[in-house]
Order: sequence, then structure tokens, then C-alpha cells
Amino acid sequence: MSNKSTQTTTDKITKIFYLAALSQLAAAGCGTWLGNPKDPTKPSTGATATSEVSLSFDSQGGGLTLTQPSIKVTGRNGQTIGSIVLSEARVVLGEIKIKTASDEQEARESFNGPFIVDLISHSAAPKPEVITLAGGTYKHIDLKLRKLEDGQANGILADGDPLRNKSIHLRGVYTASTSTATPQALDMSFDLDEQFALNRNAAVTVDTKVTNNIIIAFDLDRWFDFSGREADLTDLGIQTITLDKDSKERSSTVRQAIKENIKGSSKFGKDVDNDGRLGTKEREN
Ligand SMILES: [Ca+2]
Repeated sequence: MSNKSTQTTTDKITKIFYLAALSQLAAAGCGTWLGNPKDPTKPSTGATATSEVSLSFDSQGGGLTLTQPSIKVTGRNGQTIGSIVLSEARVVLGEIKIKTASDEQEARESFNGPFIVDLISHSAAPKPEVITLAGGTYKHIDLKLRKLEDGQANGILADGDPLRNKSIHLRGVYTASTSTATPQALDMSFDLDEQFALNRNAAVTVDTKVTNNIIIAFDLDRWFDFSGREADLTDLGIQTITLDKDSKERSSTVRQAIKENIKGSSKFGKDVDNDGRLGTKEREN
């Protein structure tokens, strides 16, 4: 009896040790014990390849720097007629849609504004959030200028901000190249609420597994390029130049030319070298 009893006790102790060892092994290294599990940080195979896209803004101009922001003015004869030193240059952008092609049916995704874009500091408030796109090639952006009326502007633009009820506001001092010229204050605004397309011939490739930064660039020198137009800034007298929704006659003609220039000169591309600027090669045509 006692032998059998001792044997039973030994069996029990062995069993307990065995179970304890088994559970320790399982806890210590399930990777080796139970085989390699799936890494949760890696996408499972077969998932749709998507990529992250961030958006930022740039502006160009021959003398455009933060400390002395100056842009060129080209007359209707194609010659440089003066320059504008800017104290303010801002635009309000609503929804910004990036598309594979101009067709509405093509793949597309949007950055949802409004964004207040400062063209002197190349910054936007708020900063657009990163969106997810299917990997591939993109050739079109629909850019929407959007004026914020008082109710919509609250919390975004301060009370009394001149950008309220406008989608573009630019302020500076224009000085003609002629030796007798005196500086003229310039205040220009648009209350446009319209969308226009930025198109590229060569597509931008959005790569998977990285964040692709797309840059929209405004060429401020070309805003004031009146080559071949009917009027330019020399037609507006020697006093303060105000170009707004109430502009008439030659002022209205000049303003219309600037509006077309803004649409025609805006570009987009991918920041291939990650320097935050849209370089010549990145800009294309
Ligand atoms: Ca770049």
C-alpha cells in the first residue's frame, strides 16, 4: 500500500512540475514555442496599396523673401515696369481635390479646408491633415478659392481681418521703374468663390508606404505680368491703387487680368527632394 501510495504521490509531483514547466515555456517564449505569430505592425498581404499624402504651399517671385518680399511687375509691352513690396499676401482655399485625371469618375480624394494660406511665409492655417490615396499617378488638382463670410470666418479670422468676405487679399507698395516715380500704396482683393483646375502633362507618382508631400505653388511675379493685356498698373494714375469688387473701367480690366494670371500660373507637384519648396524640375511646364 505504502509503495503504491508513494508512487502515486511521486506521479502527482512530477505532473505538477511538468505542467509548471510547460506554462513557463509558453509564457517565456511563445514565439519559439508556438511558432512565429503575425507581426501586427505589418499590413497583411493582399491589402489595397495606399499611401499617405500631405499638402503644403509655396510661392515664388524674383525677390520674394520673408524680410523684404518684393515681386516683379511686367507691363503690357512685356517689359519690367516696376515692383511691389508686399506687406500681406493671403488666400483662402476651400476643398482641394487631387485626382488621377480630369474625369470626375477617376480616383480622387480631398483635403478639406478652409485653409488660410500666407504666400509670404508659405504657411497654412490650419495645416492640412494627411490624407490616404490609392498609390498611382495623379495629374489634376481642383483648387477652390473660398471667401469666408462673417459667420463662417468666426474662429478662423479675427474680427476686422481684411480677409473676411474675401478669398484673396494682397497689400503692398508699388514703385514704378521710372526715375520720377513715387511709391503708391496698393490694396488688392477678390471675393471669388470659384474652383479652378491645376493640370500637369506629366503625372505625379504617389508612392506607397511613404508620405508624399504635394506642394501647390503660386507664382506671384506672374500675377502682375500684363504682357499683351489692354492695361497695366501705369494706367491707374499715381495715387493709391485699389483693386476690388468695386473697380471700374481700367482698374477692372487690370483686375481681370490678374485673376486670369492667378489661375494660369498656379502649379503643383511632388516635393521629391523634401526641401519644402516646389523646385523648377518638380514644377514641370
Ligand atoms: Ca522640393
